Amino acid sequence: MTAQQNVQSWQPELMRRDFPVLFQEVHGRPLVYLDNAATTQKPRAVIDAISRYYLEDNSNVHRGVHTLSERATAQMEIARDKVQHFLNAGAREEIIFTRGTTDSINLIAYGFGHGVLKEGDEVLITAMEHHANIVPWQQACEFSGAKLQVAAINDAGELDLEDFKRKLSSRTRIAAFAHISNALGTINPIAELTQLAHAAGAAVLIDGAQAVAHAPVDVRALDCDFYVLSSHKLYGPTGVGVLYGKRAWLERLPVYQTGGDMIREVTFERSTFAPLPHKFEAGTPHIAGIIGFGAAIDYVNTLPWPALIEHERSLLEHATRLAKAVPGLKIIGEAANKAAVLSFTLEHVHPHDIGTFLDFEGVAVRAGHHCAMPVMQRFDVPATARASFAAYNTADDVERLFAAIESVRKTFA
Ligand code: 7TS
Repeated sequence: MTAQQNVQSWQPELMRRDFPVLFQEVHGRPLVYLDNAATTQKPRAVIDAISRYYLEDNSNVHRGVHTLSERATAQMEIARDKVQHFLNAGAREEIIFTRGTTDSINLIAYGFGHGVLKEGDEVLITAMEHHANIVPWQQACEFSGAKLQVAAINDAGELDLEDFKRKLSSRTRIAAFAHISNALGTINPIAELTQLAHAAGAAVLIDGAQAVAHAPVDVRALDCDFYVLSSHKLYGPTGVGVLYGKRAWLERLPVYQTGGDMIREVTFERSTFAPLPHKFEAGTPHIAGIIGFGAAIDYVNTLPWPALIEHERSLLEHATRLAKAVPGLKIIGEAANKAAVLSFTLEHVHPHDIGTFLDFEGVAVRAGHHCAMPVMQRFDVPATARASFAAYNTADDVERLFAAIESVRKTFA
């Protein structure tokens, strides 16, 4: 593994070597991958861990007494320990493997809808949430008769703290908000929001999908009740995610999916359920994915956070400076505390055309509503083009992006 670097000088070129997919041409140009908020690329160590599992250990978990099954089970449970340490959770039973952030939030919202929320209760989210942190709560409110409250955002795309406070009350059962917004890049003051919500007697769910690859997370220091994430945004495989929940909450919430693996005993009259974490892990899990995710955490643990954060900050600064010099370019999301995400529109060019034309130049960005339609409505745009950076991106990538934007502008002039 080459990513081990010293803290003073982050060299993205060294990290890039671990990511074979980055070394290819797209439309005859060297690929510049700037769609990391959608999914990050995978280092060879992750790809190798997955293929090693299939080549040597493939077996189902938690059931076989044979050697392969024992090996598969051990590796999966080691991955759980890695996640526990990565998030600094208090116990491995508080780490539930899911299919991803969306699945994790659905599990919690279903539990609240069916076991916690009552008529007159409220759920507080923010106006910058991804659909995954909106729709499950709408469903929970519809089922339970609770009301969904939405804290506003300002023109910079920052949370309106006063509105958040106003909408918190003794009726709020849970406040659910993004650590980092995928559409705007806004970094929320999650520790402060957690304290405010707790002071009002509400539980706290933090959607960490966009955060875990860009900042260290300590769920015990935060004291949040739930923290959710997706492996694939943290250099790991798709189809795997995590729900961290405080044990008392996970004990209290009703079961979500039921069937194999999550039971203690089944008769036709009634069934009893397995203890945590298996209570919430029905059916055969994505074993290879979980093992690959464990390898991704090992990989990330070799990265020096301070240098990485500083590097991503400098990429954002560089990109923002160049963006401000482009006539007709409007940045959507200018929070003072912002992750390396540049959402923008260009006069006279639909964001989808920007995306397509950048692709012709070998530059991969996402164009669309980013599963955050209310954010698009708030800024009165149909969609944006979004460049999102990871630690392996370089200043050269930023310059390639803006050279390509310049050629889009000329084409549409
Ligand atoms: N929450 C946030 C803040 C996200 O950015 C995403 C995915 C999700 C939840 C859902 O994660 P999933 O892994 O369950 O799909 N965001 C994006 C994006 O910005 N572009 O593609 C996926």
